[in-house]
Amino acid sequence: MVHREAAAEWYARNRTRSRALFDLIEPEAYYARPIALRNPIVFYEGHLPAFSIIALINRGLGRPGVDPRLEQLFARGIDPESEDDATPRSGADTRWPPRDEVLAFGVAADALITDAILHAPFDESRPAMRRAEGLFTALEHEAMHQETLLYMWHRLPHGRKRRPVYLPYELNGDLPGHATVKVPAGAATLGALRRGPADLAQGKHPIPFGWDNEFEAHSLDVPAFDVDVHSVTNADYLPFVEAGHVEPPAFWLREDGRWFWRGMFENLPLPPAWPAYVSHEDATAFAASKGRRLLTEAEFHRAAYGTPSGDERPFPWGTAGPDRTRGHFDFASWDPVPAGARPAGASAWGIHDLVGNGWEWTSSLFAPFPGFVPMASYPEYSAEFFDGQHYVMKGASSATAKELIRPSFRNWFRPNYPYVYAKVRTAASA
Ligand code: AVJ
Ligand code: FE
Repeated sequence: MVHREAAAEWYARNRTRSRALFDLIEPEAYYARPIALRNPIVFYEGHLPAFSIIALINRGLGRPGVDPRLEQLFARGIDPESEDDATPRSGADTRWPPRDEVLAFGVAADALITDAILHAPFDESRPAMRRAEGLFTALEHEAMHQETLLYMWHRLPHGRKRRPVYLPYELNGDLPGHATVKVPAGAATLGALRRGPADLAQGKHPIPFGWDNEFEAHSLDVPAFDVDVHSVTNADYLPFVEAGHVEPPAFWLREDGRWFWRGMFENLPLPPAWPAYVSHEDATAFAASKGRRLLTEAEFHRAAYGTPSGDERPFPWGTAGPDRTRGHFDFASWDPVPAGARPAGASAWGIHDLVGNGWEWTSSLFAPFPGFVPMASYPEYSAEFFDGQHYVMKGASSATAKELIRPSFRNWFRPNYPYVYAKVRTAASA
């Protein structure tokens, strides 16, 4: 059973945060495209309500939305592979509506959606409404795109953003060192249980909602491996850049021979203890330069959720929910914190920042788990990306909502995508 008031409250909280994020942008930047491959900013302000209408109102409840033309226009934006791809950019030929029209559409959508969440019959015999799927799809989709917005905003020139008065930086962490820890061979559970109340009775814990790519739950035997206790920092990564092995990260810039961090609202002298945010390609190359490699997805699970006793826990630190003392996530700030700055979030093996302060690249290609079925409320969500061209990221960043933090949640991007808040941790087979 869904708690309707709680869902409506989450919807409202999402919408308030999305509006606050759009308020960070100077209005004249509204049609800008901070990442050349992605749609312009205007698309996202329409996409959030349009998607909620499609997933919950149309597919879930079988009801009409508020404006079929705008719902179609804002339904979806796919990233082509590269800027010189033959495929035209998303929305290259689109004439986008004036902002007033997009905002009015959002207001009308919010009224319709809020009323439906509180009062509409939830017909569980509709595939897109089983266990209220379409409702959670809408809610988690908006939360996910709040991270998209923030990493897009990171690319906008500072003059096109409105700088908040208070910027909560943590700059002066000690360098965390290069300790590694050996995780012994053992089993790791990947994915989540999709079944119903019968499993609960058996002491299993099906999650209320998961995206299609999170099912089914399965156990993998993970051989022993050795892994960094801390994320790779800017200080660690700097010699690799200066030796000319890779282009500098998208979050770095060099002025008069000095390195800076391209922060959300200003450039900062490169904070040495912050994790380096890099592409999967560069993360892989960095690890190889140390004679090491990235964690596999299964090794990440073992490192984050496994324990010496063999039990697994829902969070690296145990069973308590994800509050900000455990990790740098849930919009705690605009930029990273020093590696190791949230020791209360360390895993049972003493590994820091597995969930928070930047996603963790894995060496695993994004692929379906055994038993994968595309979800009825959004069948294209994952299936289109099982193409051997996307890698799994695990964990969370400063811009990941706490509602998305669970062991089975999987994120994915192309290996050359340098814009996400994603960090490196090196490992080796033991
Ligand atoms: C799962 C973050 C890769 O942003 O491309 C949002 C999520 N899919 N709308 C993305 C998504 C459709 C997706 N990622
Ligand atoms: Fe989307």
